Amino acid sequence: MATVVKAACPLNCWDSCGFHVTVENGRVTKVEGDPDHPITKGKICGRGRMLETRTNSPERLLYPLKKVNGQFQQISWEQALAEIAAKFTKIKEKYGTTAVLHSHDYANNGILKNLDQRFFNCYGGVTELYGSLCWGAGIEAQKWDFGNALSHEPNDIYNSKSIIIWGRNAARTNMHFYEKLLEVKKLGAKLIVIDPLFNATAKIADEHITIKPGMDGILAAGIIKEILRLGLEDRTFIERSTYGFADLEKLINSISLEKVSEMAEVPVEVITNLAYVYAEKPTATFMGLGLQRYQNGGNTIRLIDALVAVSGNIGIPGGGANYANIQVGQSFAFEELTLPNRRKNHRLFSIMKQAEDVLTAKNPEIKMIVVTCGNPLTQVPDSTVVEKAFSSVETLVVIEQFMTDTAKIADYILPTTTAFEEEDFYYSSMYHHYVNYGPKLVQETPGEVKPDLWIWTQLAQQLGFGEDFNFTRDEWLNMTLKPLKEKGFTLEKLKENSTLELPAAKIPWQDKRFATPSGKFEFTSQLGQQKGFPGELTLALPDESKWSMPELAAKYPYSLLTIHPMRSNHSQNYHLLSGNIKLKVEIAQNIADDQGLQNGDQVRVWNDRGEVKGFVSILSAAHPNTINIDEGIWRRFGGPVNNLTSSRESDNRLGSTLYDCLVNLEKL
Ligand SMILES: Nc1nc2c(c(=O)[nH]1)N[C@H]1C(S)=C(S)[C@@H](COP(=O)(O)OP(=O)(O)OC[C@H]3O[C@@H](n4cnc5c(=O)[nH]c(N)nc54)[C@H](O)[C@@H]3O)O[C@H]1N2
Ligand SMILES: Nc1nc2c(c(=O)[nH]1)N[C@H]1C(S)=C(S)[C@@H](COP(=O)(O)OP(=O)(O)OC[C@H]3O[C@@H](n4cnc5c(=O)[nH]c(N)nc54)[C@H](O)[C@@H]3O)O[C@H]1N2
Ligand code: SF4
Ligand SMILES: [Mo]
Repeated sequence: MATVVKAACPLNCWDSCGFHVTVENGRVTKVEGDPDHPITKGKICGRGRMLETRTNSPERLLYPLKKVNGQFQQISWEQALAEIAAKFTKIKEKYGTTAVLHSHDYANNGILKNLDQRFFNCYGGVTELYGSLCWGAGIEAQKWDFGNALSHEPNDIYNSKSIIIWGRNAARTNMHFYEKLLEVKKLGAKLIVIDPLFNATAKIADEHITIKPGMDGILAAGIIKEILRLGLEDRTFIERSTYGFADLEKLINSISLEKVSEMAEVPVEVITNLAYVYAEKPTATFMGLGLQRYQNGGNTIRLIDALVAVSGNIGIPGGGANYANIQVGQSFAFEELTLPNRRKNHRLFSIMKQAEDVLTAKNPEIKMIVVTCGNPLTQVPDSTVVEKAFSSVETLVVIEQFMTDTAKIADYILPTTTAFEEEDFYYSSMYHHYVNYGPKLVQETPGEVKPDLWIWTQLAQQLGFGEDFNFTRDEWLNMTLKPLKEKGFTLEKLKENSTLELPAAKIPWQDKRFATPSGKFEFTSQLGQQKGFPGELTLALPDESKWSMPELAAKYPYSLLTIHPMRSNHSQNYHLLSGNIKLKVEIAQNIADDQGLQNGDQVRVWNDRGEVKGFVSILSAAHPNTINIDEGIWRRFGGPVNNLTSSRESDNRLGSTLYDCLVNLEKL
């Protein structure tokens, strides 16, 4: 018998959709959208629908595996857990707990996935990662400017006169925002897309502005310059609610509009027009994450924030510097869940440079790496070094659903459940502020797969802190919701309604009181200064550019973007897609002309870090000298593109520089 049950998408994505999942004879057979979800309204993407395939795939890992003489052998859970627990004990005694590295990302947005941190903290504190490959530079930037990174609620877009979509590939990555763009466009709002690629969102825009990658901060400075020249700034906001404006003026006076235009490769008239668009309020700015994955990424977001501030578009309906919405995640009881005070030792590696740090770590060296919710061998930059580092440690434990590039080199693989096989609730701190409940839909899980939480609980028992994991799912979920209880937000209500709106600011900063040291919007950041940075805005450039590294730029003339794939969330779906998977090298028209390339030609793309081979697809409207290869592709399909990317950190040290990458290309 088929039943349709409300559930939630677990994927790391802007949208956090509500699902209707069909379950037949204990098996998930179809995933559709929940028409009652207030934001996602019954529509979901292919990645969501593919979760059925991910759950039922014959390629799933079903039993614990141990590598013996280079081959995986099936072992019992008893043996796997006993051997891994023994390693934890020995490492703690001999080297100290920080000889263990916990390498992870956020492949699953379930709140209980954070219990891995509780396990490692109760063990005594391991080497953990700081920063983010994804959005780190921009989050830190907005903390400097505003005190937090907050977005307007999705429906506030109906109040906007103009909408600037700045480096967000909405049609592909944030489909419900894209749906709203279609609607507001019909209602008369003006859409402008600023992006080196003519992406699907650009297709519906009134104007697509192509820009040289990494130059958006310079462009924002140019727009501010024009706003000030034309007297279009919001003087009241600047005088009453900002700090450091004189520093910003000085900076803006240090560059001419012509220079901005020449460097960003955006015509002067376009910059002047953008000044008028920003001044004719309300103008909403929606930044994506692409434009901050550069050495100058934090400063880029800060200059765009400054533009939004100077034009008076902060704290007003229809405005906003919308980048992320971390008030959502900030609503839950993380400390109670993860127990950071239980750590006795602690060491931090940068998520970007985790591989180099593994190779050079001393006192103690890394003896064991445990990977959860991540696939570092394809997703972390400079893959050659990542593979070397992760292969070099005595013990690599990977908790996975599939035989990924990372799982392949593991010493132990522990097979885990998919989202439909365990209960949790899901949220994303990127766009809207609803949390969605995800019940356990499959009662009899395949083979011997176990939830991550079961694995931590078993290991905790063997290591002598079982009581820290002695809670039921309901108790865990209630624990995370504690701060919300007095606002009437309970687990019972969440289960009953399937989705609940968190008590979050809908139009952030409406009272013009900011969470910065001065209480104002800070053009010059005191938090930045407290952390040892100058704190002033600059005209910083990408690292791999003709200005910062002229010799490198002569050798490698093209900018490589590695944006998120259409049909996969990062590396999660390539092996399950039908048809022949080929690595597509998308190139700007001028590259095709210069090198005499046609669609379908096989090419090699390389730099000093590595190479990939793939097939040409010419993008007629992309910015000159720009290449894109979608990220996430596995070694068996010609990847990973991270063979080419750099592990350098962004200016504020918390973001990646994945798109700050020069390459060359030749026909094979
Ligand atoms: N289909 C799909 N959707 C996803 C994901 C996925 O893997 N697949 N992943 C999810 C996750 S984890 C994230 S973080 C989000 C990311 O969501 P987005 O931010 O939308 O996606 P990105 O692919 O990171 O890059 C977005 C855009 O930035 C542009 N860009 C790159 N460099 C620059 C620049 O210098 N200036 C400007 N103006 N634009 C630039 C690219 O051309 C691209 O159009 O997507 C989420 N949604
Ligand atoms: N070149 C380049 N590299 C990038 C990016 C880019 O734009 N360009 N984007 C970056 C960004 S924004 C992000 S967010 C990262 C994402 O990096 P990752 O999160 O590492 O990538 P995913 O492929 O989403 O997921 C990793 C693995 O988690 C497993 N998994 C799924 N659910 C669970 C679970 O419940 N438990 C466990 N234990 N495992 C699970 C999946 O099977 C998958 O193999 O990649 C970054 N890397
Ligand atoms: S991946 Fe994103 S858009 Fe697709 S179903 Fe999940 S939450 Fe919705
Ligand atoms: Mo991400």
